[in-house]
Amino acid sequence: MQRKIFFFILCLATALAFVACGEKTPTPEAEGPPREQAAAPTPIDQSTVGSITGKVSFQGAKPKPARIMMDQDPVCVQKHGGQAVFAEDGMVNDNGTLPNVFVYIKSGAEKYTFATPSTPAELDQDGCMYKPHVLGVMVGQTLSILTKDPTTHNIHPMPKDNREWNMSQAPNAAPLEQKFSRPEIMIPVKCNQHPWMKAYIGVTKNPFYAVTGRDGTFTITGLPPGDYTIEAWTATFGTQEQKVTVGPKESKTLDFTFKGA
Ligand SMILES: [Cu+2]
Repeated sequence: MQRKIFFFILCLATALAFVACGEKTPTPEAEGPPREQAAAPTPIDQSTVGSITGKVSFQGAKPKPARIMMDQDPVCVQKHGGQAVFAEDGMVNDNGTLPNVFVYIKSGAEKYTFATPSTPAELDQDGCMYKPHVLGVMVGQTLSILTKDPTTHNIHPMPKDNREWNMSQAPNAAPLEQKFSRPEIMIPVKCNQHPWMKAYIGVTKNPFYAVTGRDGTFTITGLPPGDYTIEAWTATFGTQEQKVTVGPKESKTLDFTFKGA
């Protein structure tokens, strides 16, 4: 009889262990070695380069800012000291322009090869929000992910052309370092712990990109003379593109206007 009971307990323990082990836990999945651009950077005559600067405006009824409720993690609420927090998607600046627009060279720069920047791009987590909300990184460039929050985050980019991964980052943990091996516009990033956390990463093969800020302007510098297609990407209002010819040492102005409902 005793033997039977022992056997029963053993079975139960084994079953429980199996269930526990079978549970899916987020595992850090390192990105494979980046496909570094093998070719040497194309020499560009810096005395002839030009620039594009412009403003991204918004026309129509301003969408009502969406309030974020962080109640499921009191640590996040505390960090904002009771202040209301609003989603950055769909936000319009006070001066009627759009922030967080990713403006980049969609075509025209393919004939050049660019060095991978040795300085990492940074994505911070502060107050359970990604900062910046929209950022660019070059193929093979290190993206350093930092946290200032006393709570655990789980960073989860959801690419179409790159490898998907998700990694947990505990309070005071060292920065996580990742690279993307293929160009992709844009990679949405979520946090598996805090469903309101969102960021977007643009991965490019050239350094000609910019993100609009609180004044809605952007500047792209160092452009070799040539014909380009420029795209302005927004998370909420779609994308727009324009063709532009940049002459030697020319400073071009290029404005975009997105319309609301
Ligand atoms: Cu989080």
